Amino acid sequence: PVSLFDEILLPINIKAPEGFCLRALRDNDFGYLELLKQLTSVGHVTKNDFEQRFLSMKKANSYYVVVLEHIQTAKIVGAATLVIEFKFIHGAGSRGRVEDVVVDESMRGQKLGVLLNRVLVDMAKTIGVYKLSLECKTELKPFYNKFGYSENLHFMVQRF
Ligand code: 16G
Repeated sequence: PVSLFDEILLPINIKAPEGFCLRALRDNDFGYLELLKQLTSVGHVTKNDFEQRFLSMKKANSYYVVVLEHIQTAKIVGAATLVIEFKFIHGAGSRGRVEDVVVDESMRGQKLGVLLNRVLVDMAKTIGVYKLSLECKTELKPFYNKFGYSENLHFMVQRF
């Protein structure tokens, strides 16, 4: 299988708990979609759609989908994505966005979300983004405050 990004970027000092493995999303991780269904609507995505999207992300070289595999069941039980946006501003710098953070219902309360967020903040620092941001529900604000995020802008959205 092909990994989405070079796992050398994963922080060496942040370890997954016993029984779990922290790694990059792979092209055969179709089961990842099952986990994403716990976050929002996934819609109809075939295996082929998944593979094509994976390839586009790999080619773009700015998508870092980190997954947490439960070794015993070989299931992806946690995931979080870091997206890097290239800019002209800030010395032709880059901006990081944290997206699609989700932990399987059966695995909640084990601080796996904390782990994934720490990993992403560390990776964003390694890559060298000038800022890192995310969107979250009001009730999750205190959770994200713990990782250094604070609210200072209005998030505006239109849906289609
Ligand atoms: C949350 C997620 C965002 C995800 C969105 C999906 C985090 C930090 N935020 O805002 O990444 O894409 O939910 O919801 O994980 P939607 O389907 O309503 O856009």
